[in-house]
Amino acid sequence: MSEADKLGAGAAAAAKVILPGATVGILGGGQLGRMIANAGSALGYRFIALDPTPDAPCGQVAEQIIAGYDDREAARELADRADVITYEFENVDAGVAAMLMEQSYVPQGSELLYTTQHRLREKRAIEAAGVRVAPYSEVASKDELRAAVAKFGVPCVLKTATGGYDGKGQWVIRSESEIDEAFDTLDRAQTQLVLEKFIRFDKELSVIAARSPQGEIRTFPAAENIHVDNILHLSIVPARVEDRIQREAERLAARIAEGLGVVGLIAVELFLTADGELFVNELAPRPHNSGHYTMEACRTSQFEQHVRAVCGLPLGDTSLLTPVVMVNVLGEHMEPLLERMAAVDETAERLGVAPKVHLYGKHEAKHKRKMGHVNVLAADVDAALAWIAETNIWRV
Ligand code: AIR
Repeated sequence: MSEADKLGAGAAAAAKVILPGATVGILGGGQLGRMIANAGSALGYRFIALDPTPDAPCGQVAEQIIAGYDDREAARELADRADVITYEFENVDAGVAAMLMEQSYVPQGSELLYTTQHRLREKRAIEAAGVRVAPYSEVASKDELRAAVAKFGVPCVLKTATGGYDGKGQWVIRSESEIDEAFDTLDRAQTQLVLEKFIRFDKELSVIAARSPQGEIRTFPAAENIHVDNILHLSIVPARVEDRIQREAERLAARIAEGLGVVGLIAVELFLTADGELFVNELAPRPHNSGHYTMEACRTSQFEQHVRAVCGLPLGDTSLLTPVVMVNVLGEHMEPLLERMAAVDETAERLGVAPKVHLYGKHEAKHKRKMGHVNVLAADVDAALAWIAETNIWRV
């Protein structure tokens, strides 16, 4: 057995502890990087982000290398200046990932990125971990699509294997007459296509799990998520489902973290059907929008937990301290939000809720762009939901 094999033989032997004072390099400098850097700075780490946008959200609270994500020279500079590397979005260029693995310490590895960048690989990995996904079929031609639609019935969902997010790269096929157009449209992405059976879910849930290189696993309480136009609108915690379902969702997320050998965070999105069955929809190997509630509502936030996990520190307690509803602030919500912020929030006082506004420092408030979020802490989630309704900021 070689030295390397011996080291790899026990997870504990391979675990490396990066102590505060060290510099964490982040591929990507958006809001997730910003919140990772803020939480990690409180632990005593330094941060440097690589992002093409000057004065990116993370660049405002950490150092920044301004360059494209596929710029190998810039990635090399990031490797030189950091003691450990992580990423805050999953579409990391494979060549850059490989180069960083070679030149630097990337505890999350490239395998997890490789798996979660591709829907088919991701589904197979989830199934291999013993967790259910919606029935699916790879489709390489219109004939195969026709056969798969006949098998699953309509509606069903055609998705690109790579590159889709926030509802992009998806087509809900509602009648057989849409098959040709759906195939032609998504086939332009020049990636594999996958047809999924449409799960008639009662609720959408998500659980964020963290795993350290030592193999310690912790899960955050399940969030109940409400999307509008395929973009996350609300995360409600505790999720309004039976305790049994909450525990089961956490158990499945822990199983996926273990099965995929995750280091860092894995966000697991699930569908809950009327008969109480859970199916995994998709994974994200990073902090997740549906975990922003943890910033004030849990003993440890997802961002702090991410830093702890990649640096090999003991993971923090994930207990929920208070009910909370997280509401996203998109570009179109900025004006009414800022208007309300000009006066004392009497609605919050009357309802006895404590809204915490977080803004990401993005310079352009584009329609549908994630600009910030509000964590509405309350004695119960109904009071938090009442505040959101009464502010009129999110009238749909
Ligand atoms: N992000 C990455 N994957 C999903 C999300 N939400 C975050 C990351 C990324 C930022 O969104 O933090 O850097 C990009 O936001 P925008 O508005 O510039 O497209």
